[in-house]
Amino acid sequence: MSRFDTYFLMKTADVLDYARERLDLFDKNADLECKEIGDGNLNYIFRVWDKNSDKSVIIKQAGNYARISDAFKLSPDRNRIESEMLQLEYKLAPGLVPMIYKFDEVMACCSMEDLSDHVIMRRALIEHKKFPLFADHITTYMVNTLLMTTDVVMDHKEKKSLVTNYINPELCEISEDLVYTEPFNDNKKRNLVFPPNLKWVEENIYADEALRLEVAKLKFDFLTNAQALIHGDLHTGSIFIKSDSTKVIDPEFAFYGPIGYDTGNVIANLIFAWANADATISDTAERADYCGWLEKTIVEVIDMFITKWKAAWKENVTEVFAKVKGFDEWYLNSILADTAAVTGLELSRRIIGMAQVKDITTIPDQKARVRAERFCLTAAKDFIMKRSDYKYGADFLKTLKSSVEKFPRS
Ligand code: SR1
Ligand code: MG
Repeated sequence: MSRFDTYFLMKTADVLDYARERLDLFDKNADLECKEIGDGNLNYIFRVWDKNSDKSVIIKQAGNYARISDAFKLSPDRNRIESEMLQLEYKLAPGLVPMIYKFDEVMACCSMEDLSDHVIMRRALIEHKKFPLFADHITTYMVNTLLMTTDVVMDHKEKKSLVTNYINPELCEISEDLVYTEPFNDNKKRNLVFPPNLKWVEENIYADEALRLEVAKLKFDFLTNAQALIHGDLHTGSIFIKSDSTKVIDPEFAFYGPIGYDTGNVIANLIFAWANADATISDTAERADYCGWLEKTIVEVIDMFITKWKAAWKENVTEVFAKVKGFDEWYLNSILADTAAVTGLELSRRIIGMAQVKDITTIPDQKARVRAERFCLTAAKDFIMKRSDYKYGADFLKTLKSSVEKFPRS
C-alpha cells in the first residue's frame, strides 16, 4: 500500500515523496528539491530537481476545483485529456510539445519534461522580447495537429473514436460561458470590466443586438462542429518559448471543435501583446520596432498557416469528396472566417470577462489602458461581424490598425 493509491491534493513535500516513489527518474539517494511554480487558473504545477545533477521534472496535478475559483467544480479527468493529447501531439508535431513521462490516473497528475530553459511567452512578450521563429513553429504545430485529425485526412471511424476519447464537457462549458456568452451580456454577473470602460462596454457591446446574433451563431458552431482535435486554449500563456524553440503546453481544454478556435486564439493574444507594447513603450522608435515585429508575426502566422495548410492538404487528404474541385478553397475560407471570429471573441472575453490577461491589466497608465481596451474591442467587433472578409494576414493587420486610428493617443 502506498499513500499515492488514493487521490489527494499534493503539497510540495508530498510531491517530493511522489517523485521518489513513483518516478523512475532520480537516483535512490538523490538530494531533491521541489517548488510550486504554477500561476494558471486551474491546476498545481511543481518542479522537482536533483541538486547534484541536471535531472529535473515537472509534475502537474489537477484538483477538484479550479484554482481561480471554487465556482468551477471540475473533474480531474482533464489531466488524462492533457496527457493523452500531449502524447498524440508529440507524434503529430515532434519538437513542439513537451515529452510526457508518466500519467497517473489515481493521483490525476502527469510528469513531463522540464522546460525551465524556456519562458512563458506572455511574460516574455510583456518584457518586449522578440521570437523570430515563432510564426514558423506555431503554424507547423497548428497545421500538423489540426489538419491531421480532421475527417479530411483520418478514417472516419477512427476519428469518431478520438471524438469520444476527448469528450470534455466541463472544460467546454467554461469556454461556452466565458468566451461565447458572458462577455456579450454579463448574464452571470461575473464580468470584470475595467470601471472607466464600463459605460463604453454597456453601450458598444452589451447593447449591440446584431453582435449578439453573430456570437449566438458562433456559439452553436463551437457546440456542434467536431472539425478537428483542437488544443482549446492556445493563448500565449500556453506556450513555452526561447529563441530557437517553441513548446505548446496545457491542452486540457482539448476536444473536437472548430479549427479557427486555435488559430484565432493565437492572433488575439499577439494583438494583446501589441496593445501592451503600444501602451507601455515610451520611446517612439523602440515602440515602432517592437510593434512592427508583432505586426509582421500576425501577418506571418496567417499566411504561413495558409501555405502550410495547402501543402499538407495536397499530401494528406484521403476523403474522396474532399477532392471535389473547389472544396479545398471553401474549407480553408471557412477556417479563416472562424479564425477572424475567434480573434474577436478572445479579444472581447479577456477584456470584459472574468479571465483577463496581464498584457492589458498591467498597463499602468489608466488612460492608456482605457484606450487599449477600446481599440481591441472595436477590432473585435469587426473580426466577428465581417469574419467572411478575412483571407490573408494583411486583412487581420488592417483591422487592428484601423481600430487603433479611431482612438488617437492623448
Ligand atoms: C476558470 S478557467 C478560466 C480560463 O483559464 C483557462 O486558461 C481558460 O482560458 C479559461 O477560459
Ligand atoms: Mg491553461
